[in-house]
Amino acid sequence: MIALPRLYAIADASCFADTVALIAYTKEVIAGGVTLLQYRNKVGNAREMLEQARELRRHAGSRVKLIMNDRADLCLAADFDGVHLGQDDLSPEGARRVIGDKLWLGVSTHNPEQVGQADTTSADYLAIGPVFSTTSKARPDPVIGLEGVRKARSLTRKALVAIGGITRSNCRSVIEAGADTVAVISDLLLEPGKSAEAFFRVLR
Ligand code: 3NM
Repeated sequence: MIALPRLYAIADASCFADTVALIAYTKEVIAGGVTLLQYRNKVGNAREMLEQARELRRHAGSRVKLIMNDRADLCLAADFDGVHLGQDDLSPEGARRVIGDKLWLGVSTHNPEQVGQADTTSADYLAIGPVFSTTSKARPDPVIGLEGVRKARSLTRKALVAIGGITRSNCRSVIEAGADTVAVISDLLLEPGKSAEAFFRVLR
């Protein structure tokens, strides 16, 4: 079983004007203590994604685990540490054929049935959400609340990442409900370094 840090920062390319802004955010969250960062880009083409991802790798340094959303091929091409799959992406076993056994593999789930299914795969961690309402995802699944986190916890022993509407104010309750880690887009954007530090203070 892999050990995840309490905070998993997600850099969504659509939140940044350009690569310079994305890299500035990345440097700030890393200075704030982040060691696990996902690159998410639902709008760029593969070439743009690879360019940004390689810049991220260059600036993040080797201590920071970088996870590629959706794309196992770009994970390898950008020298990332793992890939995160949604329910409509490659299957975990399909992704494993691309990335091998050593890199990290995460899978998004949104209900108990999906948690149970993903638990039988070679995924290293499962994400469950949205815990609270979120504006960062197009067509989010129904909100599962803290009860949904507790339920997911009861169904898997894999590392459990909670996502969706998680802030410095509510993150403690999410960990107390059984999540190992909180994944965050919005509440890191305004003041990335200070926010990251605050998350770690609350979750210590
Ligand atoms: N996945 P914020 S919710 C990317 O439910 C993503 O699987 C979700 O952003 C899921 O921290 C979500 O701004 C958005 O709410 C998370």
